[in-house]
Amino acid sequence: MIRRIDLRGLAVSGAGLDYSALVPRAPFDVEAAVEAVRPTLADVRHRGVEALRDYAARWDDVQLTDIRVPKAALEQALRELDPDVRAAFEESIRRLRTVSEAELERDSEVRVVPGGTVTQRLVPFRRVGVYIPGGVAPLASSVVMNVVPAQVAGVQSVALASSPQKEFGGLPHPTVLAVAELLGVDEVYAAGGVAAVAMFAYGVPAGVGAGDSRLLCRPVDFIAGPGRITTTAAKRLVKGTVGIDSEAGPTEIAILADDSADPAYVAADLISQAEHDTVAASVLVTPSEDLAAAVEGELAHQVPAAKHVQRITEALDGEQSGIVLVDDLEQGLAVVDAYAAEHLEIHTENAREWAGRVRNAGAIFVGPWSPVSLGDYCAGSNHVLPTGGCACHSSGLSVRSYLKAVHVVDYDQAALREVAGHVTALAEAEDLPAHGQAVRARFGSASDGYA
Ligand code: HSO
Ligand code: ZN
Repeated sequence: MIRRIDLRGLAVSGAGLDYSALVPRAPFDVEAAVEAVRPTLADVRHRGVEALRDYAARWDDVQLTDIRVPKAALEQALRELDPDVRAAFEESIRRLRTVSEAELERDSEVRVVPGGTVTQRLVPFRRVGVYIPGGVAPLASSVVMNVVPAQVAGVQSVALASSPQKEFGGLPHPTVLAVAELLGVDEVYAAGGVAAVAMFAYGVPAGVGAGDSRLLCRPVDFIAGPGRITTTAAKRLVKGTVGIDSEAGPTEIAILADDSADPAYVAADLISQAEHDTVAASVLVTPSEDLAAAVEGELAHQVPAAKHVQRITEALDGEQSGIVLVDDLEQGLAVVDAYAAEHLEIHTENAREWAGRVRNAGAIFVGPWSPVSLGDYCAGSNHVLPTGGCACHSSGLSVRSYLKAVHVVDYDQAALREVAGHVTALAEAEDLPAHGQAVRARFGSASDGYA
């Protein structure tokens, strides 16, 4: 049974109250996994293809000859994809592309002074590696969410990896392959989590006898994509060598609701994210006892009818889930802000207004007709979102994630002369006179002097 957390009355004495500590999260200790994965990264770095084959045998029980998935296998997977599923992926791609294109920022040039400009040039990463976890139900929708913004940002080279599946002759899951083909990504590898991260970070030579210059996989500039805690630990270790998107933890849904909410919808949405993982978090925040009771009733009714009842029950009963009772929506807002959920649904009167006042959430879903499941697949938004409270400082994946900004400084002689005195003053103040001299050298003669 989902537990209740009663915060009513606390707001009165609540100056400086840390609500985030009162809505606990499941432990997710990436640091503990770091030492466990370090040798695997080093092994792939040094033994390359041989190591990738060994891990496929050890982790996935498959004997691989090709780590790179042949183009014919991608084409076949797309041919065999259920037409309804294909149409759904196409719609999902179309909507995310529309939103991503609209979000693509342009270069901006600022004329700081006459003759002096600073331009912010946005440059896409050259090459990106996306990892998609394998398994029985791989999240092929995550291929869309990771690849589409990269393509819209202008990344020229996108490589994909997903773990080899015994059931599919050592290839990654066919739906993952089909979506890759649909998106025009034809560099796909059969490599699991930690091994895939190492392959992307360091690159992998084609193999013994192939010659030093031939690479099976070239190193990337940036690694994106979800994964288990070991994959996340591997990403943490290679960060710096490459860029990474984020450290994804277990999924979370928080719902802020009042009496106007439909308890059947609220329960269904809490269940939908609990379906991901036994440590997924489902949190309802409400000032309404009646709604709390009605949602408990709905859960009792809906959970047993769900396919993954075991997993859902464990997630809902876990210490990371709960129904939080608050005095009013104001306190509820403070609670959801402090919790900073990956997904936040608002089921209240004037939901839009309440949503506008939320500061911290990975994504906000407004009103009864915008469930998280819509965002997971087909809203046009991205489902790669900050978890574990990181929504306080991080954003979901978007075109911006795949761009870096370069300042281009362009001053003419007069503009430099005008500010030269300030530059040298600051250089003297920091006891870095050569900095000042670099400017003075340009205006050495009396005619070029400056004030
Ligand atoms: N809710 C997950 C994404 C997902 N759901 C993929 C279904 N498939 C994390 O945002
Ligand atoms: Zn989901």
